[in-house]
Amino acid sequence: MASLDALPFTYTFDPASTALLVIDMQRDFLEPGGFGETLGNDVGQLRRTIEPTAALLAACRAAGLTIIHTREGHLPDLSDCPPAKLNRGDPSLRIGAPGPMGRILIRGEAGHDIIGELAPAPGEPVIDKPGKGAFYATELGEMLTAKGITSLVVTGVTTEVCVHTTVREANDRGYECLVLADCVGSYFPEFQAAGLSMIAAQGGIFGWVAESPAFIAALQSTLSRT
Ligand code: TIU
Repeated sequence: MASLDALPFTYTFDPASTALLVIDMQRDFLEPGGFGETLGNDVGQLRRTIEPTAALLAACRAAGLTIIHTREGHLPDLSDCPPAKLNRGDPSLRIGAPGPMGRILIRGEAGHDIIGELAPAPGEPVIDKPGKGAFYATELGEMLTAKGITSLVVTGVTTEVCVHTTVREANDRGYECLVLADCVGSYFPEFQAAGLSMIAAQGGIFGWVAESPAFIAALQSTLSRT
């Protein structure tokens, strides 16, 4: 077992039953010229997560931790996109519309890809999800059960949307979730702060919050003991 200082109290985990879940680090959300920036968002708020996440991935790979990536996106015929999700915002910027990196949030398009800096390594599963949460209409739950995973270290974008929805889904399913503050990002600084506060509030209503160097140090301390 390993543990680290976290909010609201110490987070304890067994690396054998812990997975790193990297949410939606896709080109359309993070790259200049992508969908997110086209909507007027400051992608710099998300891009600050790239470097710490790359270091985290390297440490988790070295430790042999289970690593799972997700991507938000839809089938080209949009049959998996409910009208309620589709019919939001400016029609020219909706899901499936032509964007700067191909059709927006459509599987197989360039903008749907995970950014090169954080490309999944061979053998690391990539969950394609049609919703904001990673459990809804995906194989994630079955995959975690099959691997014996009970703890999730969650990173990715955006803090208040897909990270939060996933952590809430996971918490209700009994997973112990640690969110790494420097590895999650929001286009809106106030949502970043509130999103993180909401996770650890009320005695850890949705989980724990810490910084990635503390998690990496805890992970490495268990390796040096074995
Ligand atoms: N991955 C994810 O968070 N999807 C979004 O649509 N996020 C926004 O903040 N829009």
